[in-house]
Amino acid sequence: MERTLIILKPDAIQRSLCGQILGRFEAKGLKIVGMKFTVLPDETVKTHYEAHADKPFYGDLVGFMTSGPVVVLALEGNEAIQVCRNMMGATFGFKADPGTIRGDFGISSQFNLVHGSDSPEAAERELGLFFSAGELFDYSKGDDPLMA
Ligand code: IDP
Ligand code: MG
Repeated sequence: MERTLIILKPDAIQRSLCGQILGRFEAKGLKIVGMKFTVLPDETVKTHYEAHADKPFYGDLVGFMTSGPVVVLALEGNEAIQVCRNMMGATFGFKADPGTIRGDFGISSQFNLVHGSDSPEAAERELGLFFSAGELFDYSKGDDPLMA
C-alpha cells in the first residue's frame, strides 16, 4: 500500500467540482487517510513548488494556489501515486486525455484542478509538508479486503 498527496486546487472549489473529483478517487478504491479544507499559507506553497521557482509561471502559480480554499487529501491504495497521476491526466487540460480528471473537466494550463505527487520521494515530502502525523489515520473499512 502506498500513500499520495492530492490537492483539489482553488479552481476545483470555484467550479464546484470537488465532489466529482473526490468521487472518482473514492470509486477507484483509494482510501481517504487524511483530508482538510484550508487556505494554504504562501510559504507552504512556495516550498511545495520550489522545484519550479525559476519557471516563468512560478509567481502566478503561487498566487493561484493561495487565492482561495483547497481540499488537501492523503489517499492510500495499491500504487496510489501512479494510479492518481494516471487518473489526473497530462498537466494541461487541453492536452489531457478524455477520461482523465484534467481531460474531462478543464482546458487551461494553470487552472488544472488537481495536484498529485509524482514519485514516492515527492509523496513522502509532500505528505509531511501538508499533514502532521496526528492528521493521518489508519483505520479499517468494510471494503478493504476488496481493494487488496
Ligand atoms: P503537474 O501538476 O502535472 O505535476 P508541473 O509541471 O509539476 O505539473 O507544474 C505544476 C503546476 O504548475 C501545474 O499543475 C500547473 O498548475 C502549473 N503550470 C505548469 N506549467 C505551466 C505553464 O506553462 N503555464 C502556466 N502554469 C503552468
Ligand atoms: Mg509536478
